[in-house]
Amino acid sequence: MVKALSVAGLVAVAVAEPVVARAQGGTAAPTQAVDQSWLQVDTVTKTVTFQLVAGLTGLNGALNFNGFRDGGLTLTVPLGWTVVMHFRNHDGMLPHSAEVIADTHPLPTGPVAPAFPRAFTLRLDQGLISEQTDDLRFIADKGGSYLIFCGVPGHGAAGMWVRFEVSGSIRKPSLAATPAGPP
Ligand SMILES: [Cu+2]
Repeated sequence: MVKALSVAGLVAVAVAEPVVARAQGGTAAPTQAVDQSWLQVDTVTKTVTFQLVAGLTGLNGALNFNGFRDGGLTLTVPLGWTVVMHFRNHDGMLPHSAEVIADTHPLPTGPVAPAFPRAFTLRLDQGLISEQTDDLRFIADKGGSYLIFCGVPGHGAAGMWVRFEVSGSIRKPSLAATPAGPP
């Protein structure tokens, strides 16, 4: 009887451990591949369309965008292009939202003013529930470094953000994995 209980305890520890390792983040987590189909580029209309998926994987308790956290993914667009982000919440548990914000330290604990008009989803504070969608649509008319940030209180500060760059010196948008870390 005692033996059976201790085995059950070991199993529980073994199951819980990877979750803890992921929550503490960084190097222990499996590397998410960048799927280039997330990005669609129209060079004629100078429009970039990005599939922005909240909670795509279980990384960081699903507090991730497209499987990346803490700036581990960067979308770079040329200055003046139109940016459309199709936001979808893939997380079956928690609501999420998204907005493009200034690259600020420390990270905000909830919604702040977006860096561009219409660069935010509905219900920034409460979030959109599982499988709800909304579009961000704006013109990237200011160069610089920004964050794509979940506005649900606590989520962004816990790592639910990736990077967005607007550059006057590139001709085509790109999407790449980047070193994760503080903004
Ligand atoms: Cu969130």
